[in-house]
Amino acid sequence: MAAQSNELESQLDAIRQEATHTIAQTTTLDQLEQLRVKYLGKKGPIPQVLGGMGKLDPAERPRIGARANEVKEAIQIEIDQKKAALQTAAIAAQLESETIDVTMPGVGRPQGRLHPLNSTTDQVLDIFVGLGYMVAEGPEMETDYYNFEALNFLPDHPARDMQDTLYLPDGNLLRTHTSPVQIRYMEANDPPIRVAVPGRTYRRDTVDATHSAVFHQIEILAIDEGLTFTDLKGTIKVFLQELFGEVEIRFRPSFFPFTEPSAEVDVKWKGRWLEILGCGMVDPNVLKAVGYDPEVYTGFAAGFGVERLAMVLHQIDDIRRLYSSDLRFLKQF
Ligand code: 2NM
Repeated sequence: MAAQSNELESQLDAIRQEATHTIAQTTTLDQLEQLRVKYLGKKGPIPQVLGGMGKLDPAERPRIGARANEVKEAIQIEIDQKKAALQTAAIAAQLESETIDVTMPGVGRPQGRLHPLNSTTDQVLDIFVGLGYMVAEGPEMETDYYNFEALNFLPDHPARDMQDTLYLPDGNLLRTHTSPVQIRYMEANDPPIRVAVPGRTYRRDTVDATHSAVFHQIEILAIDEGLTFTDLKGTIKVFLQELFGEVEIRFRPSFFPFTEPSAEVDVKWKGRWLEILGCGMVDPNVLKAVGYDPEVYTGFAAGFGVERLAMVLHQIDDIRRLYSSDLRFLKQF
């Protein structure tokens, strides 16, 4: 009898030893749960051992029963401890993998910006809109009538020459200035007129540091009863002061087919006189061409190159930089 109870005891010890060993080697919570079911479940080895107690001397039974409970409790404690250790390790691993290194360099989002030609155009248009002007645009392909004839160019004016103007095979041409848009605008609207026209223009020029075959103009036009050269001078002065700040300006007599009298305006910028724009009183022939009575209405107009303005404002030395799409250049603006 005593031998049998010793045998059950050593079976229980063997179970405990095996459990201790396998629990120690477990690396996951799933595995650990499987071990719990295996060693402590109803179909585990301990109930099986206890099943053999029926053959024992009843006096021995409590001792074996107590021993079985000790083994169960010991295994349960080992499982609990292992479980806590695995959970702690899991949290530590998660913290490790999710750590944010705030010293890492950020990933920059490239930011777009306006091209200097567009920002200059915006600046100019903002000033004229502030003075009550509308903004209008029109076609880049034009007829001889709108580009030249309605603007009082004589039939043999040199600007009409194939040397200066880009003609298309169908007899149309690429506008050499934005003035044809103003002719169209006057045809479509009655005075009073206040309009500013930005746009791309074309000339048959050889490209160099200051010339481009494609360039940009802004022209302004005011038509009303009683407008005089004084109104033109005042408007130009306000415009240039808004754009450049307090600057000296001077008017020099000039000539354009579409204005009489005409003038060119210089700005004293960084110690030098720079030619900035042309202007004048709209020629009565232009007013007649659009059906306005020159005895009732007078007007003034002015025009300038956006490239030149941008170059002066931003100290750009070569017009070609404005078309090269070189980000090292463009990022400076
Ligand atoms: C300039 C200079 C002077 C001008 C004239 C007209 C129009 F259509 F009203 F006749 N538009 N723009 C003008 C006048 C343009 O550019 C240097």
